Amino acid sequence: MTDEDRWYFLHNGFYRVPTLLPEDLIKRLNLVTDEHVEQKIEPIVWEPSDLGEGVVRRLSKILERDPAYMEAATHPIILDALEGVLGPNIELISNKHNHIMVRPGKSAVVPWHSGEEPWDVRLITALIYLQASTMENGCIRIVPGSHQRHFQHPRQPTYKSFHDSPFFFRSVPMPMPRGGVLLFNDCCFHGADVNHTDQSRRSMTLAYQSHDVHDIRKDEPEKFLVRGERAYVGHPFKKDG
Ligand SMILES: O=C(O)CCC(=O)C(=O)O
Repeated sequence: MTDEDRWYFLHNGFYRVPTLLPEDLIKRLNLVTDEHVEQKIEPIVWEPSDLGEGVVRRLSKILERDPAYMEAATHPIILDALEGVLGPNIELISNKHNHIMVRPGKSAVVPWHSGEEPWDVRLITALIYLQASTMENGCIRIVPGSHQRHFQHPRQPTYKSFHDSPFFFRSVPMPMPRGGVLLFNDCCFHGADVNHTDQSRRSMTLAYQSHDVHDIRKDEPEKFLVRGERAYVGHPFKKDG
């Protein structure tokens, strides 16, 4: 990340990584995802039943499903970009996101939401695209700068309609290529449109944060250190200062 990229990310709240992940990895991710969707391997979030019974919307807990998912989550293309905003010590959080949005053909909207409150500015979401995301198949839309709001706002506003809402008019669509990676501050409001096609639109969703140097517990089973170290730089009380 250049200084200008960092400024862009901090100001707008999102960043498209310019380099694509290797096609060989994307193929393997799609193959294992095919298998888990076909065999309906839980845990799963289902599409609303008006799409038919048993249509997979989301596969949860992907990091435990197959090593290919962890390979993608720790790929240097992603970690190098994250290092630009998170610094050298990076943790992957397994109790947040850790899923694949399968978004089958005709999949319903992802309603507007912000993943974190604006005071928790450390958490970065990475979307890794296993298939191209377009206006037609309901690409994600982000409200630029909304991570910097200086007022309270419900994280999951109950607008009657995805389109007829203030966030729709303030948002920008984020079409992404297959193999592309989109990073965004999880405090940004975002949502995704209906998938108007007959094909799925898959993307992995992962959460990263900087290892907090003052964290007391260094080994937490739900955090994977994926780059750097968990240094301890606390200030223990010393009589002599
Ligand atoms: O791209 C999408 O369909 C929605 C992404 C999202 O908000 C999520 O995966 O939590």
